[in-house]
Amino acid sequence: MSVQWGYANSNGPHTWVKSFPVAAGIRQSPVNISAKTSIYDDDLAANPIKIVYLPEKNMAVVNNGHSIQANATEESVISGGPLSGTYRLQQFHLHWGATDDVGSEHTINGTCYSAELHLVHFNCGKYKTIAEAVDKPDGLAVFGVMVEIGKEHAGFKSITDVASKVSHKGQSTKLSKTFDPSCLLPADTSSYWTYPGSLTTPPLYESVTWIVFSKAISISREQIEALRSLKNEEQGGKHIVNNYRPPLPLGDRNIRCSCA
Ligand code: SG7
Ligand code: ZN
Repeated sequence: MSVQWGYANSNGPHTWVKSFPVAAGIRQSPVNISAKTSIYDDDLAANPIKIVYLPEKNMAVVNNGHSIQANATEESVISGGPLSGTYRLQQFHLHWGATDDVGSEHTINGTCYSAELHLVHFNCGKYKTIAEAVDKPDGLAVFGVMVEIGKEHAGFKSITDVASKVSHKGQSTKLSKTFDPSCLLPADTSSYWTYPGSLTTPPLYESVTWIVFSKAISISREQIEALRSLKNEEQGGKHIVNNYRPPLPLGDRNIRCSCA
């Protein structure tokens, strides 16, 4: 690609296949999640996802030009559910719309949410680093949390409060308060869908076990506006908005659900 990938007409999701042929692969993400055609799996219900997140001191928050991302350094881990072995939290970031009616990558019964939070974990039992895991079929597990506009999210405020410090690509800051990533999870994590998929940005590796929670979280209008105010270049640039890839065909894959 002559220009860096992005979300504009010239470099957006429909153009990625030119530089990343796997974009047309059979294990791509996101997808539409049809609750009706998902398959209840009592093994998932019997073996709940175990989430052991640790509070982060001085967590780094960066504008990477595509999103706002917070990098974890503690040994926060997840296991159980669809996962074999233990996966360690590496970072979280979000995707959002310019308007409230779009923004999520996964859609649920065809419905878009205003944003989607991704908590990215790598298989630390099998691989030493995320760099080693990122292109392996069992390398990553990503939690997807749907975000709607409503009540202010007290925990997420730590992130939106520093958005103005990372308004341009490449800027980073540190959270002054200890931040526990578990504050971002929906109150109920027992109900989710899972399917084998990919990174939703180039290089689109087919390495992700997706776990999309059925319960959403709410953030306020001011909080989503803080995300929409971020810019995609070092200087000047455009607002980072509509930084989502639309759903791809599910193909032969099944989406399993943990709750009947
Ligand atoms: C965001 O989404 C970044 C990427 C991330 C990518 O653009 O947060 O992270 C880095 C370190 O650049 O890629 C490997 C990875 O986490 C895709 O992540 S996603 O599939 O969860 N959307
Ligand atoms: Zn993402």
